[in-house]
Amino acid sequence: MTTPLKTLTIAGSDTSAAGGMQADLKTFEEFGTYGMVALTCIVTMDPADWSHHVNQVAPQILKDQLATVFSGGNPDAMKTGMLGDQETVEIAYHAIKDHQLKNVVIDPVMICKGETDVLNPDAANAIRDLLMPLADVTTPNLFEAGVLSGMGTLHNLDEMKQAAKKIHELGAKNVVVKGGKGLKSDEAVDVFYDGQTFETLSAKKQASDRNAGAGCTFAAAVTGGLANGLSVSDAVHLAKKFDTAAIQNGFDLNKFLGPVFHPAYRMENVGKLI
Ligand code: PXL
Repeated sequence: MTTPLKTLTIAGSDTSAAGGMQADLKTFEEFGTYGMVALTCIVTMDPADWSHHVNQVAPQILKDQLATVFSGGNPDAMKTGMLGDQETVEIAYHAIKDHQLKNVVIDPVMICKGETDVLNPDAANAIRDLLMPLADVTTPNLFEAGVLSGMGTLHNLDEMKQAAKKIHELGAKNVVVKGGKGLKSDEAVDVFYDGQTFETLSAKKQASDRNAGAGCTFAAAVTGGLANGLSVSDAVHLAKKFDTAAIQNGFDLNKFLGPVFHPAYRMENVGKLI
């Protein structure tokens, strides 16, 4: 029997199952890996107005989960998602550093789609100061890139590139600023910076807004690609295709939420299994 590649996410539960560790595990599976999770928080949505409630997992329970996960050795690649507060960021930092994890993808989640409530500023600072130096790849969206770079609102491709450079200076080896639908253009454009050159990745914008979970899914797909031995550049390009297919097949879960459909790339490429 062969041992499969292993992937790990340190992330929250998005109970709608569009993003969060649900997106991560579904995506890890698509990349043929044994996906594992250490849960940081549980986010529930009020069916009346879809407002989010973040329930933090007690620090000791997160530490216990990590001990369980590492009892099987290190994962081949890992990512972080929503951490929630400063103490949780510190626990993730120690897990990565103490175990000398490789193929580390930091998705600096600071806000949920549709929510205007920003972040915990202490957690955001800890992500910048502790996690950026450990990142092989970081995948901020426009908002998060504005916070991490200190540039505030980003308006165009040039500002996205400047932000990517500043985030690289914080220590992240590779930076993907996900412009997504945020810029005024027909294309969903992301900027990839490896410390030397900039590349833009674009896909046609979808007419609908059924793209919840797209950010988590992108970072998880990069993680899955790295676990499989792809270069960062190849992993990022494949992740963009994987995520675009998931977005194109987004659907209405209810009147508030349109999640991406995580298996879409496989189903388009190898046909339906049944
Ligand atoms: O999509 C961002 C996100 C990440 N992680 C968790 C979430 C959300 C958005 O709802 O709940 C746990």
